[in-house]
Amino acid sequence: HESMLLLAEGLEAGSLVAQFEQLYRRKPGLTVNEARRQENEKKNRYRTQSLLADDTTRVILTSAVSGDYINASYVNMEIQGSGIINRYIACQGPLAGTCTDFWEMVWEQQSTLIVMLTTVVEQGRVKCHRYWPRLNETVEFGTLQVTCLKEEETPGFAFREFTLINTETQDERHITHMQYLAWPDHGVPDDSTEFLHFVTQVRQARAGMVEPTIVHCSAGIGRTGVLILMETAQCLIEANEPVYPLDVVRAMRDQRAMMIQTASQYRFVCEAIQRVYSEGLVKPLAEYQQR
Ligand code: PTR
Ligand code: PTR
Repeated sequence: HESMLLLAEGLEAGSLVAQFEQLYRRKPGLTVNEARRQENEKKNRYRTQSLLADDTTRVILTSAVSGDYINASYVNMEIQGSGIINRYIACQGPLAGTCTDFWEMVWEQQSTLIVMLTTVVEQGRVKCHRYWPRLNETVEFGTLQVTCLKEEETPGFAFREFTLINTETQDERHITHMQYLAWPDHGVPDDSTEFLHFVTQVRQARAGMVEPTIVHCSAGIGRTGVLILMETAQCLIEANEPVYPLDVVRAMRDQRAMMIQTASQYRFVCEAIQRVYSEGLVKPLAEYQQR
């Protein structure tokens, strides 16, 4: 495909990364007024303006007692030529004080898959609050009761199953939690094989799902952006559509500022895209058909 030649050439010549560095980090004109309200200040893990949820794409909580703000953005990625729109919610890693808001969001948005790309502590610093219960334990978050039914750890990943019960209605849902353990923030995974394996598992878990998949890391921009770009590229390749990674980054940043934080993250994912393409690590679209 011509776009793959451009990708290979751009990687080789360094122009691909240079273009990435010139791209706006926040779409001009997007505002963060709600995120900045004084009562919402403590709900943001990082206070820099670029790490706040934009007013137009932020997820609005409807039943949280603590107000309607959460640092989370809808990110919808259209796969041209296939009729598919992959829906995500990109968000920061919950703080101790925003865990209830987080679970409210999961409930209200009817999400059943949470993808976590950080560990709770990295190099002695807290990156995300452990917002889920330990195996066979139940924790209440407001009116929601979360139980961890299953937990499997490999050196690279952790997979968990939760039930989420709304104690007001007794409705119950099943939530899958997939955590990538070996990915430091601002960095890239050690190995694209493992990363691609994880993305494949995420795709299998998402198959047929119309509700948004929740994706978070610590700030909810760097690693979250890498995962969404990779999945989008895989879908485009499967749909036999061209992949222009910078267009995908722009589409993500139009919905959440800063998506993909560093040039090395961008380079890493472009190389992984190239690999998927050249090694034919692609399954027929129908196997993942999203609807
Ligand atoms: N100011 C913090 C920092 O740069 O360390 C904010 C920050 C933290 C930004 C983590 C991005 C981060 O990465 P990710 O979005 O992948 O969690
Ligand atoms: N840029 C890729 C392509 O052109 O095939 C994929 C892509 C296209 C991703 C469009 C997102 C898109 O959304 P938008 O129409 O908002 O740019």
